[in-house]
Amino acid sequence: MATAGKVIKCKAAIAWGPNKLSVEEIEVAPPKAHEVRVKILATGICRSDDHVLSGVISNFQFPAILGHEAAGVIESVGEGVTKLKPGDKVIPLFVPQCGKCVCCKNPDSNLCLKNDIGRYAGLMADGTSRFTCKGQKVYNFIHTSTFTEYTVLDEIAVAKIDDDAPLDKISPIGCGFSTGYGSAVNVAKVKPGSTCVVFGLGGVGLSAAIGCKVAGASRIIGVDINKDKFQKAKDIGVTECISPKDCDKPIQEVLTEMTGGGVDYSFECIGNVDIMVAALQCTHPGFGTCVIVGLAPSTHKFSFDPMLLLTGRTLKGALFGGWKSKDCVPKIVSDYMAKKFDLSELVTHTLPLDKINEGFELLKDGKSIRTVLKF
Ligand code: PAD
Ligand code: ZN
Ligand code: ZN
Repeated sequence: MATAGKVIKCKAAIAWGPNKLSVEEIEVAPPKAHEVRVKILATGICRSDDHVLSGVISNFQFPAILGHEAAGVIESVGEGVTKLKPGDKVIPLFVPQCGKCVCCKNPDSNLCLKNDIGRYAGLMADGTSRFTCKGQKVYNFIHTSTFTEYTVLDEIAVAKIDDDAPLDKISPIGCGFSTGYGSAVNVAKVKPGSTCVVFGLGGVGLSAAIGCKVAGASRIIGVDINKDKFQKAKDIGVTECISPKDCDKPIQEVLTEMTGGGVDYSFECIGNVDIMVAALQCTHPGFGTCVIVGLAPSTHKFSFDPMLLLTGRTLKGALFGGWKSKDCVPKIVSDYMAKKFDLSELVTHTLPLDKINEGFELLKDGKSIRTVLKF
C-alpha cells in the first residue's frame, strides 16, 4: 500500500489521564520487526476501558490510546512477519499467544506470559511506542489500542480471520463475547441440563448466558440491578431474571432457595467483590462451580469462609474466556459465520469516533450493551 513504510497521520481518542478523553490527530509509525499496522474498522467500548479511563485501575500510564475490542485490516507488515500480509482481516488480541512461554505450551492455559494486563507497561515488545500526539509519546493499551484509525500490533497479538468475515459485525469477538461465552463453555464447561446464574447482564454477562445456552443449560438465571437489561437477556435465552433490589434477603439465599440447594454454575460478570462472594455462596455444595469474570478495582479484595471450598465447591477465573487467542479467535469467527450464535443483540449503539465520550456515557448510564465506533 502507498502508506507502507511511512508515518500515518490519523484520528485517535487520547486518554490524557483519568476521565480526560479527546479526539486528536496522531502520528502512527510504521511497524517494526514482528509487528503489523492495522486499519481499525469497528471497535466496541467495554467496561474494562471505562475502568481504566475512570481511574479505578491503578498504575496505568497516560497519555494512552485505550480500546481493545475490535476488527480491522492489515495495512502493512514489519520485517520477519511471514504469516500475515496487507489486506488480511484481523482481530487484535488483548491476551496474546506467543506460542513459546510455559503457559502457551500448557494445553490448559491461555494466559500467555507476554500479556500486559495488570502490569500495563503500555509499550510494544521492544519497549518503545508507535504513537505520538502533539510531540508527546503515547502509550498503548494491553497490546491493542483500538480507539484509533490505525494501530500497530505485535505479531503475537493478532488473529487472522476468514476473508469473508463481516468486520462491522464481529468486533465483540475481540473481548466481551469471547470472554463471556468462553467462561461458560471453556472455563466452567457447563453441562447439558444444568442450572446456571449470571450476575451482571452487560455485554460480558449476556455472552456468558449465550455460552450456557449453547452448552445446553436448562435453567439460566440472570441477576442485575438494572431491570432495563431483562428483556434482552430473555431474548437471548435467560429463563428468569431477578434484581437484588427486589429481594428482602441476600441474593445468594434467594438463589439457593430457588434452585433447591444451589446452582451448578455461577458467573460474576460485574467486577464487584461482594457479588463475587455471593456468586460462590450460591453454588451447590459438593459440585458447584463459580467463575470470576468481572474485573474489580485494583484496591478491592474479598474474603470468604474456606469451608465453602472444603465442601466441594470450585472457584475459578480466567481472562478472555480461557481461549488460546490466536488459535481460537479464527474458529469463533467461523462459528459465528456458521450461525452457531448471534452477536447483533450485543451491539445496541453505533457512533463515529468523534462521539466516543457519548459512547462512554451510554455505558455508564446503563443504556448500552455495546456501543461500536465505526470508522
Ligand atoms: P457492563 O457494565 O456492561 O455490565 C455490568 C452489568 O452489571 C450492568 O448491567 C450493571 O447494571 C450490572 N451491575 C452492576 N452492579 C451490580 C450489582 N451490584 N448487582 C447486580 N448487577 C449489577 O460491563 P461488561 O459486561 O462490559 O463487563 C463486565 C465485567 O467484566 C467488567 O468488570 C469488565 O471489566 C469485566 C471484563 N473481564 C474480562 C476478562 O477477560 N475477564 C473481559 C472483559 C470485561
Ligand atoms: Zn473488554
Ligand atoms: Zn506465550
